[in-house]
Amino acid sequence: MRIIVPNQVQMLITPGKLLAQINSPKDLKKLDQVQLVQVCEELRQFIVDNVSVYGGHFGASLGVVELTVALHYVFNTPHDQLVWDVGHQAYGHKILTGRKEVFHTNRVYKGISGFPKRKESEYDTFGVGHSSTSVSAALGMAVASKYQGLNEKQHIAVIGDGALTGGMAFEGLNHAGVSDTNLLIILNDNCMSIDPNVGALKDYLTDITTSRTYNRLKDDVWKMLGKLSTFGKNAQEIVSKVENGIKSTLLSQSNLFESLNLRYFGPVDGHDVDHLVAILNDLKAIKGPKILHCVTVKGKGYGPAEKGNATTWHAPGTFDKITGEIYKKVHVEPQAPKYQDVFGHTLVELARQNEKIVGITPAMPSGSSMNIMMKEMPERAFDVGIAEQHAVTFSAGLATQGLIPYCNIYSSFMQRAYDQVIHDVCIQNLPVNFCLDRAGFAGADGPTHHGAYDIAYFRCIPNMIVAAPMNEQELRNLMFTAQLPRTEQAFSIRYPRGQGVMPNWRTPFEKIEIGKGRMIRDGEDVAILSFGHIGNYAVEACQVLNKKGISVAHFDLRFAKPLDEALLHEVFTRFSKVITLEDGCIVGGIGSAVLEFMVDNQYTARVKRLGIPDRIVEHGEQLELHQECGMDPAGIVVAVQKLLEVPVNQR
Ligand SMILES: Cc1ncc(C[n+]2csc(CCOP(=O)(O)OP(=O)(O)O)c2C)c(N)n1
Repeated sequence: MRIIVPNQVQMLITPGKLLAQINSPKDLKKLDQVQLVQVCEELRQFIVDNVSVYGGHFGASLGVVELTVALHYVFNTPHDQLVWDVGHQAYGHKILTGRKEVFHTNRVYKGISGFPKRKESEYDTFGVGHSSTSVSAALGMAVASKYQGLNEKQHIAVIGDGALTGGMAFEGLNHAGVSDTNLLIILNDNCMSIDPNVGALKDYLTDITTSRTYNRLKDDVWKMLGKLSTFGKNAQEIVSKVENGIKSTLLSQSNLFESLNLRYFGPVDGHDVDHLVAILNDLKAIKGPKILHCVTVKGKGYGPAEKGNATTWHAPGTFDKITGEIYKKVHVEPQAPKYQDVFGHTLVELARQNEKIVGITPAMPSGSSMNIMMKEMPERAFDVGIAEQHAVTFSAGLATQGLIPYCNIYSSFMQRAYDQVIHDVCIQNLPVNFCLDRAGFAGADGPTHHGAYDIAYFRCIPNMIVAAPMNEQELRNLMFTAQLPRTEQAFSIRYPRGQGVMPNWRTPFEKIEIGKGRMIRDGEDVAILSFGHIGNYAVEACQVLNKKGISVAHFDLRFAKPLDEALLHEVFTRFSKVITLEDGCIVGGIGSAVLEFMVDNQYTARVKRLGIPDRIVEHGEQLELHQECGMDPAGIVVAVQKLLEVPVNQR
């Protein structure tokens, strides 16, 4: 892949002496094992230097520095396949596999991706961003190798304890246990998801990490495994003897993974690089699916992250690496809040008035601001782990009993729970409220996180209301409306990442009539129909066009389903030129809905649909991506001018 380094970004950071010589794992392998401790130190420093200046994910990559170095030292990557789950912890992997020189472009528009990506490097064996896929992907690779007779090829999935709470990970484990493949699953257990990890599995992992009986038994196993190298070819036999010796005892009966037919090793200290190299070398000789449980610390080696709040240091933004002070923008003017915070506070306000309201988040308490309700009303707000499917069906169950669930899921993660929305909520016509955060371009996280598809994928489902607020007041009013007595229909409210537009946002609640849009400004030459927050770009564009003598009418549709048919009749009666605008995929989105209305009602008009085009849009600032897709204010101005066939000024 050709990486264009943006002009304004300079390479200011120099790697340490050993790291400077490492351009691929081949270089790493040339070093003596005793030098690996220093490599780890330099790699850690390089990550700290870069993230403190350019931002990005942080704590997770620091926590797997030793694992990363040991894996690339021991295994023959990229022939051996290394799959990172989620991928936010793979900075060390990227730096060791040829991307050190461009690492400062991480997550920058046209720079390298913040996640492993197949087209970026042959070392990135599988594209990630969403959680809990690594076991299935690595198992697929392992089964393919077995089928092709590549019996020596190794396949390694690195999965966090958070990602292990996702159902898909268990679907993979269930299959892996009977696969007889060269699959090594490394469980990177730091007791944290983005927020503290939750659920019974977390307690189980802590139990097996701390249980004395269990660990005495495990030590015996390791003593025997320690003899492996001496036995050479007979290693296999020794292992099965060890295994047979313990099969009937505590290990197989009390160990979840053993009971799934996966050989379980550990727990081991994930920060002892020497020990990790020795263990990984041993495990290489052991055929079949196996799991190594590594205990690590998120933020390891950087004091403020290690000792401070791990959630804050998951992705802290830029910071002073000496003092650990996280930089915050200082504003003179009062600022509009983030939509997520308007959601969080409004939910608590509504819940105080309506005791039936409950909140559900799949592992995103901080990201969605559900943590505000979790703190104030712990018995009424639930973090269910990285389990979107469960979150939706759990909400459906709550609704059957008369409660009013607000299930908050990022738009892109909701893709995981599509069947549950249809099968468990909409077919049964249950009144579940969905709040879809990060709808539209997610920004630096890129295509795995863009909330591109929800308008299209929700508006085709019967018994589903699809709404989007243009500002904070509308979000509050939609949330208020969604809790008014109703015995059927799911109600979805989508809003973007980042700030709204109203510094004074605590407005009194008002009911919004379902399926009713509103006129923002009247005009004569062309009508813009916008959906959601992106309508604010249209407001700017209208002002510019007005100065150019072009009179634009602007309508905020508010609902993609049901559509405001009266409003659309008025628009198509009065206007022959119409622009639709949405921060979602053009295919099947609100523009498509408007076209369907037009055709179904025998109107004719020239319609230009603005939105996310039918291709994968990479990462960058939200505005950069909107510009790329011609849906920023300047792009809207151009679209209007083209539609009116007036000369288009340079942007
Ligand atoms: C399907 C899905 N839901 C939610 C997320 C958001 N998310 C990113 S990282 C993360 C926590 C992962 O925890 P863990 O696997 O333990 O890794 P750690 O950060 O602790 O190293 C979550 C919830 C996601 N990436 N994918």
